[in-house]
Amino acid sequence: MFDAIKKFISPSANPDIEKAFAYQNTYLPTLWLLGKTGAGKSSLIQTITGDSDVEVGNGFEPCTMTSHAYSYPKATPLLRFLDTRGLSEANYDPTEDIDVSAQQGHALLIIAKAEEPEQRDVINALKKIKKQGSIKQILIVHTAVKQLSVDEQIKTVQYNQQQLEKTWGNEIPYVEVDFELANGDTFGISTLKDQLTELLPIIQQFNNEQQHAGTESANFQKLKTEVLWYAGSAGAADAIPAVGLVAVPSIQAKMLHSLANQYGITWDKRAFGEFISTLGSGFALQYASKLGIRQLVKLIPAYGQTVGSASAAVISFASTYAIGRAACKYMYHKSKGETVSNKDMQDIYKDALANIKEVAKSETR
Ligand SMILES: Nc1nc2c(ncn2[C@@H]2O[C@H](COP(=O)(O)OP(=O)(O)O)[C@@H](O)[C@H]2O)c(=O)[nH]1
Ligand SMILES: [Mg+2]
Repeated sequence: MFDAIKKFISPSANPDIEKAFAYQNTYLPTLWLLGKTGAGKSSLIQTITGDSDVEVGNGFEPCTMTSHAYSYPKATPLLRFLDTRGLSEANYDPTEDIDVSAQQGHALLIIAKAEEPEQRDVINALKKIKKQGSIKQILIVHTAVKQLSVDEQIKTVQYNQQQLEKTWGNEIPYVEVDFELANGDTFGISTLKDQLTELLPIIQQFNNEQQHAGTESANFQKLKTEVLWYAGSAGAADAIPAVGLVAVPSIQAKMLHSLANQYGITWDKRAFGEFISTLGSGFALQYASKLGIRQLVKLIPAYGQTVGSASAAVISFASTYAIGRAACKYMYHKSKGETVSNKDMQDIYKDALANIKEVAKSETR
């Protein structure tokens, strides 16, 4: 336990952390966007992430022979968009794109502009994807629906929906959106976000327009994706045999350092001790016993690899997130020379745990 505390205060280089970061990056939840050029793929990414500089090619990196990947957020990625550029090639082979997409949480989004009935390339790709068989979650996004009269909208959307379903051999859920109404507004975006959240719960965490209760909360929102990224790394560490036990405390330590740095407060033994004590006298000990439990689970052969490591990953993800959330509150007030009551700290920790449970489960499958 002494060692664990020392690690919290001054994280040292730990090769296991790098393994966890690499694993997390390989298995990022992926939204695979299939659609013709001009269908609205970049507009969708822009809308979901709030990244206004997603232009054609901008921010994308070559991923497979036929696709580009856009990871969001850039520095601490939580989600990957895969944009297939080879779609119009005569012999487009989706195998590689399927492999990249199907690694962890994933969904295939078919983007079809309502006014565009010519969907041959999309249909050919979809046939091959169906035949390959590993993509399970799929959603059709009909775009630019409000650029047409109501009658035309119904007809064109129905036409595209039917030709895609006929190819897939089954009903496919769909949403109708318009990313750019004439008055500068949008249509259908909250429905789109709800549907996407059902496919990949992490998406709900990117709520750009959320109203904030106060400055502290607004400050946390700016750091939230970073905290989630560390939580994801902690969960990933637990998914690699024999890495989690050592790496998780180091990842949490690195997170606390980074947060303290951004709040402009000194992070030393005293600050760390003060922060931990606000979470209750049982917290540090509870942490130690959690480690003990993990160790125990991992020592059970065969069983530990599957059931055991899955639940340890959820615990690591959720507790890292909750520690990060609570630390942000502590650090915000510390930076202003204020103190927070232990009750408020414990409440925010517990709320954060409860709020992130579902995401933790889906992210650590
Ligand atoms: N009005 C309107 N324009 C759209 C919509 N979706 C895309 N566009 C426009 O169509 C063009 C191509 O969109 P883009 O997102 O770059 O398509 P991509 O090639 O699939 O990435 C751009 O000029 C967009 O502004 C939509 O829902 N409504
Ligand atoms: Mg584009």
